[in-house]
Amino acid sequence: DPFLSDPARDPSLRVLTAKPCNAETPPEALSDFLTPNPTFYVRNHMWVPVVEEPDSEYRLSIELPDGDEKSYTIKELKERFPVHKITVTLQCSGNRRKDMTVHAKQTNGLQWTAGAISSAEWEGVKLKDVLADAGIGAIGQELPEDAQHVQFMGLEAYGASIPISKAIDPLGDVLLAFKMNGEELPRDHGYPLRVVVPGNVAARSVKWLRKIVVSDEESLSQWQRRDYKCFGPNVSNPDWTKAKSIQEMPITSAITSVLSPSSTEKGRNQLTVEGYAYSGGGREILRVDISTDGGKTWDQAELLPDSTKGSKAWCWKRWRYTGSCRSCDETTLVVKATDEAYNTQPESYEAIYNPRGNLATAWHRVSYAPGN
Ligand code: MTE
Ligand code: MO
Repeated sequence: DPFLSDPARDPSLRVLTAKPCNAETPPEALSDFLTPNPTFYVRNHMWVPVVEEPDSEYRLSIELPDGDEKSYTIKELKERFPVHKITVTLQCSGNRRKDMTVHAKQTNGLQWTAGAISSAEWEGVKLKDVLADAGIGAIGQELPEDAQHVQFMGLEAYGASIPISKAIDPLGDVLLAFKMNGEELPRDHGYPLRVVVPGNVAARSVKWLRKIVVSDEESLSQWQRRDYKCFGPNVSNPDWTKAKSIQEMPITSAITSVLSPSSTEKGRNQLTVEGYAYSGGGREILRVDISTDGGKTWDQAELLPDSTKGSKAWCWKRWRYTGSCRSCDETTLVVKATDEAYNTQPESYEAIYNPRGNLATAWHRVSYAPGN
């Protein structure tokens, strides 16, 4: 049983499957700007690899389009390249999939609620610096025509890729990370080395990284060529070659807590609602709209300040709304967000339905009754 050597896990994680471990961040932990490592959501397709080599022996290899291969130990990465700290939100493409099942129809995949998302300060070296050293994408140097994609391979056979444009973008901040929130990378999150691709679907942030291939092709893995794609709401049996793989994330938001201060007459209609809003591609959240009457009337939530690190807005914004509802007896709270490109969320899940339940970003609705 390869799962026997999986690490111990925080009991407050909401476990969807134990082997492999797939577990959501509990709502209490979603209110922190940076998610504590023990409650950062876990999405493992297989077991957690056991790595015993020290930093001076664990090697990352990089294969170039001309077949040339370079390699670096983690110790060399740390010594030879500038180390950066960047705050990044990772979100699974299946975050809120359960809402799509409930409000549209059945989807295949882990039935995540709003906790397949977390944020951390990642520390590592920039992929662009390492690639430039290996011979690809240095500033002023022409890219070989067959350098189109950068493929990442994990120790347990998981793999994915990103376009070369993201990999070598000076403001793209793609990291080869060895620390998370100031601590050594936990085993569940990729020890000893993982890629962190800010602004993209978390499926591209390959854990337990052992090999990078610069190629004219995307990763051949099913996680690149199949699962993480979307189709029209009418398509039930997709031709997987016909859609692009998900890279930058669309905008989304969610309510993570609702507090009603008291049940006295005066406080009866008062409530405080909190949550997060996030958009991919480094697009900043401009505004969060909230409705306490199912979407008939709207007001704006307050965006909470925080200290982010990185070239773009790679992190979620947390928000808070304190207000009253006309009749709180039984109502539906709704949230939707807008990013700096004025992208906003679709109203219904039906309109974005796909059988895999990817990118379930419709207005987040939570039913509410005071005293509950
Ligand atoms: N990398 C490897 N090697 N194996 C995996 O199963 N899962 C991917 C990605 N990288 C995965 C991986 C998916 S789908 C997600 S959502 C994120 O890792 C989850 O990262 P986390 O477990 O650190 O939250
Ligand atoms: Mo994922």
